[in-house]
Amino acid sequence: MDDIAPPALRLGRPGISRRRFLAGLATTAAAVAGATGIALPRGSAAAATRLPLPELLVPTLRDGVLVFPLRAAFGTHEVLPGVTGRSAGFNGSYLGPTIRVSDGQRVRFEVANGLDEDLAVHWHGAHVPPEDDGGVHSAIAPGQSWNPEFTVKQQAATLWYHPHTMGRTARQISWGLAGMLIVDDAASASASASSGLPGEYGIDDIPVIVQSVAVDRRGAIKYDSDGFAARDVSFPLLVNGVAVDRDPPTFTATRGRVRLLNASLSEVLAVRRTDRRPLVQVATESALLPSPTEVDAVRLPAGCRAEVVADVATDGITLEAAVRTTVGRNRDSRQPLLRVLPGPERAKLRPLPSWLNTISRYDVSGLRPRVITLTERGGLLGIDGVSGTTMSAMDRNVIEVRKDELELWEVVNRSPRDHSFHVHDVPFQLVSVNGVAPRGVDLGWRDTVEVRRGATVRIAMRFTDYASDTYLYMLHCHMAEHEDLGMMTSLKVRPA
Ligand SMILES: [Cu+2]
Repeated sequence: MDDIAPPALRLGRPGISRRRFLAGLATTAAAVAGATGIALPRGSAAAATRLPLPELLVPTLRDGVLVFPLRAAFGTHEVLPGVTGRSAGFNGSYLGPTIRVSDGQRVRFEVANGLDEDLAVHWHGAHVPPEDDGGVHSAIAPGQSWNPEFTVKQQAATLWYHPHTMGRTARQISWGLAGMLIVDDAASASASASSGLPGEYGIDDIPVIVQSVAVDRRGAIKYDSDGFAARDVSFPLLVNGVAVDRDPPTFTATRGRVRLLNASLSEVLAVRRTDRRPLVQVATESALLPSPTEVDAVRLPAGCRAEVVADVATDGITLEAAVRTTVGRNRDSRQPLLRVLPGPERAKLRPLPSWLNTISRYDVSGLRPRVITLTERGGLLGIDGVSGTTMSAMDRNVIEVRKDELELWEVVNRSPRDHSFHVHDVPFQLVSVNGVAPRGVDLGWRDTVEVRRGATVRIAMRFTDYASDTYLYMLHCHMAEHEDLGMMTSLKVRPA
């Protein structure tokens, strides 16, 4: 595998990459730091900065279609405080703008590839026709564009977009190519308007993109085992692109809806409050939960999302993440993520609605499961023994389902390491993990599930609306290094 060009080394230019971020409300010290671009010393009491927020991408309306332009290009980014290295982003130098759409809207994403290599961009969690899905089959050549257009047809959820390029997904995500994609629907809008579920982007609805990255002292981002094992590599946790130290970034909202996205390559995050009080989770990856549900921690394998609502008392609350590393990084750690500070309007808080969503459970009794095996032979990762590192290899193990038929899948991990299993197009329900039925938030809709070493996980889903004998979806491990090493294959939804 070829390497990226040496990083553009630039020391002592902090703040350059933050210019395109909107500022959240700030503490006084942070406001001063933000206004002047002063780099405060690491770990100092005054180092807490306001949480930078990705801009909301404003679409143009063309013939009834909302058009969202996205251009991927290289740039430079301050990955560590005071250390700037080569990066890539959508419409900027690191990460991408937040895209917000509503159920029923006709949308077009105009994706331009300004990189010097192929790029595929996938709408993770989006229910779209296969030709618009952006898997490895939809590579965009350098200098070219790809303009998928579809009607949003799904429940309110926190999704994301990221590269899905054959063999290059890990490195392209690690450079910074990732962004949040928020879907609203009538139910979520009504819950926000009438019953206190926050929904104002950047005001009380807070995107929190978390990435455990590997970076050397020159600012070069690493994306494979060789890179992780190189000298002088540190593993900072980035929140919306900014490395957190002992003092996490702050956000002010008396009630905040925190949209957590683990955009790490392969790390598993467990997010909790530092005071060990429960978090109130309102959504899993693909939809709102039936009702607000208290959890001790939110466990997020790579690629997963969750929404929590924090009502903030006088002192504010701090979220931290336990980071569990895999893929050649034995650097488990516990790090602060975000501090939410109370705003002035505490008296106005209404109780959260007790009803958020209705989830009808699939009845899978009598269905014989389709067995999908995560395999590892002679160092080759694969699905059912086929390592999907080329299009022709993936063609040898196409999983074929029929539109509208209820599917029960049994995902068996026969490799000696943990994985996370992701299916494109439609959300699924967890049926069992090692024979045990799910409870609580595990009853929610999702598109990615952890499959630990030796585990057997059953999931159920129905591929509705879209079918094609020509265009394919995908299924794969969402540890990005693992999918690049072949743990992925194609999924064909045949017409009913
Ligand atoms: Cu994996």
